[in-house]
Amino acid sequence: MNETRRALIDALADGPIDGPALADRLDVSRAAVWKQVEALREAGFGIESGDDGYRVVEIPEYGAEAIAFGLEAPYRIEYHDQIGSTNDRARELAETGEDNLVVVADEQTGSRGRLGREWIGPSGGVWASLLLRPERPPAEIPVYALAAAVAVARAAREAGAEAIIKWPNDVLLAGEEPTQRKLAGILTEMEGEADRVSWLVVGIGVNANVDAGALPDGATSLREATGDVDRRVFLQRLLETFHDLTGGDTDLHAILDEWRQLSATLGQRVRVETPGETIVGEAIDVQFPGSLVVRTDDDERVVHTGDCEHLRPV
Ligand code: BT5
Repeated sequence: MNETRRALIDALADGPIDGPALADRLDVSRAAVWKQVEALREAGFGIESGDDGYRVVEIPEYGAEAIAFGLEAPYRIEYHDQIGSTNDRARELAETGEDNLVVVADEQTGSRGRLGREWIGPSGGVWASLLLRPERPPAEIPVYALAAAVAVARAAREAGAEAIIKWPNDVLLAGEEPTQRKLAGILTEMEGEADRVSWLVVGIGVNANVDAGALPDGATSLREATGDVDRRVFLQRLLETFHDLTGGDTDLHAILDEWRQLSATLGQRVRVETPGETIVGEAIDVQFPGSLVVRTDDDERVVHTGDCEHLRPV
C-alpha cells in the first residue's frame, strides 16, 4: 500500500471529508483523490459522497486496507491471501530496509514454530509478523515476545475468551489442566550486533476462525471457544496494545507486570526443558527481559529459555 493510500485511509477514518480538503491533506490533485477513492471501493470499501464529502459506510472484512482503517498504531500492512510464512516474508523485507511493517496472511503453507518446529496455519487464522527496528540491545528482545503474548491475550479476552499465558509466550485458553489448550504461539527472530538490534521480526499466530479439527492435538481456536471473531478488529487491538507496550521510549520493564497479571505459570509447579537440562520446581516470578525464576528443592534458578510444562501439585 502506498503512502497516499494510507493517508487517505487515515483521513477517511477521522470522519467525512470533502474532495478539496482531501486533496489538501494528501497533497495531491483532486483527480488523484478520486482515483484513490475508486481504488478503495474496488478493495471493498463502501464510500458514499454526500454534502459533507466522502463518508465510509462499509469496511471490508479483512485485508491490508481494512486493517489499516482506524488502526491506532504506526504500522503499514502488507496482506496476502496465502503465503509460505509471514515471518519469512518479513525477513525478506528486512533486507530491503523496511520498518514498522506488518505482514499478514489469511493462510500459511510453510509456517514455523520455534526450534524448527512446524506451525499449522490454515485459512481463517490471524497470522501476522511485525518487522521492527527497535533501538535496543539484543539482550532486551525477549521482552518483545512477552509483550506480544500480552497483546494476544488481551485481544482474546476482549473477544470473550479466557486467555492465559504460559511462560514464555504461549497463549492458552483457561480450563482444568490438562485441558488447557494452545490458542496462539509467538516466534521472534532478529539480527543485530552486540549492542544494537538491526531488525526484529515478531511472528504471531492466533487460531482465530479455524476448526479445531484442522489443528494439531492440544490446540484450540477462538471459533471453538467463543465463535468467530472479527479478525480486523482483533488484529487492530492486538497491534495497538503491542505498540502501547513497546513503541518509542516506553519503559519495557512495565511489560512484566502486565504479563504477570495474565500468566498461568506463576505459582505453578513446572518442568522446564532448557537446552542443557530439565528443571523442576515452583515458578515464582518472571524477571526482565523474560526469564522465569524457579524455586527447586535446592535453590532458585533463573531460566532464560526453554519449553515449560505445568505440573499437577505434588
Ligand atoms: C510457537 O512455536 O508457538 C510459535 C508459533 C509462531 C507462528 C507464527 S504464525 C505467523 C508467523 N509466521 C511463521 O512462520 N510463524 C509465526 P512452538 O512453541 O515451537 O510450538 C510449535 C508446536 O505447536 C508444534 O510442534 C505443534 O505441536 C504445535 N502447533 C502447531 N501448529 C499449531 C497451531 N496452529 N495451534 C496450536 N499449536 C500448534
